[in-house]
Amino acid sequence: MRKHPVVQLLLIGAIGTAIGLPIALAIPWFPAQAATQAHRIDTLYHVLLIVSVPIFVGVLSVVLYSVWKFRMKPGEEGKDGPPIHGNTRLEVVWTAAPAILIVALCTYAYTVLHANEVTKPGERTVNVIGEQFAWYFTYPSSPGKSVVTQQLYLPKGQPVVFKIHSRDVIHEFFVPAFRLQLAAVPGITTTLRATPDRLGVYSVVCNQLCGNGHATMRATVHVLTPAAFQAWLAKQPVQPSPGYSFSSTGGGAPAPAPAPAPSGKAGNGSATAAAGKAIFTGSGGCGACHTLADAGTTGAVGPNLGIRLVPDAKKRGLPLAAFINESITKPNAFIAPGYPAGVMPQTFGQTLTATQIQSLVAYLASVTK
Ligand code: HEC
Ligand SMILES: [Cu+2]
Repeated sequence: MRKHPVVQLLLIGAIGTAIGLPIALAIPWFPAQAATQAHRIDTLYHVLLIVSVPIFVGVLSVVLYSVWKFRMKPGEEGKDGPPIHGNTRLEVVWTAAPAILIVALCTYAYTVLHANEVTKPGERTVNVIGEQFAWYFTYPSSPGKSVVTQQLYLPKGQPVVFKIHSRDVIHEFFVPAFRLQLAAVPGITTTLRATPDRLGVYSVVCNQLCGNGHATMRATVHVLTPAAFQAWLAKQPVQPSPGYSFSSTGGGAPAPAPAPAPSGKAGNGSATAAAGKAIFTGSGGCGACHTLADAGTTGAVGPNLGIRLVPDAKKRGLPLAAFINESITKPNAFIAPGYPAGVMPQTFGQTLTATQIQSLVAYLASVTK
């Protein structure tokens, strides 16, 4: 017995959904979930998949069925289709159903957004500063003083509010494992909230094409146990909080004074090559862009410092140490031949302390002779 075409279509759609939906839900679309916000976002996406797959399969079924069922048969070349006009019931259904669906999904998405952004008691503030082409994270300690790092460290299970700033152009602070991103806009502070809920190391990326070195504008977020986080924080040197305005191109706030050398913390008291090496591979982030055999780094955005510094200092006509100092504090004073200007961050003169810069100079001069 032949079934009515609508019944046939519903059958095909049901079979297609039964095959397509498990496939769509089984595909691992998303990276690890490392914040409570991520769970809500992923559930939202799964609901969207559950709603979208039957619609996609349904529309495709009607199209394919019609192509096959109502195709022109031999002898029908001169004929026209039946003149059908108007079907009020169908029109009401195809207007009302999508409207209800969209309002329902918007309401649900709004509740997810609201839950993700709600203020929580005891939030820890972390300032996020974007500049071409690096991230800085500052943890306010006492008024005017902060711990400043280039990698983000957060305690698991504790809510954090990011205050996001830019020193130059628009950047986008994006932590894929948190499923959160927000623009860093010069002149204003934007606010983003997260509660990390999984230990591990995840990436932080800039998600807004912000210039030549955009692709190198990456950092990591380390989610630690609260105890490990406190131990990490206690070990960091406290510096005057950096300003958020233009610091390299003039016209903005005066550059903060170099930090007084914190006493009693190994490696920070006086400028040493060993401290310079630690800054090069660690908090300074230099190794991400520079190859240096002694430090074991392989960055390829900037020149290989092990072999380029001595000849470039000669070209510039400066003693090696003075050349290295200038290259760090005023990178555009001399552009290494074959490399782009403006990619080396322009603000190390402000974000690094005088001691840190001296340490870097001592270290680089010692490994390139
Ligand atoms: C985002 C990538 C990037 C980072 C991070 C970076 N640099 Fe550079 N650096 C460059 C580029 C590109 C050049 C070449 C252009 C120029 O001379 O400004 C360069 C040039 C230099 C030079 C001059 C080399 C020469 O032969 O002329 C020195 C010295 C230097 N960087 C040291 C450092 C130190 C120290 C750090 C960390 C505090 C650092 N860089 C961080 C990209 C980077
Ligand atoms: Cu950027």
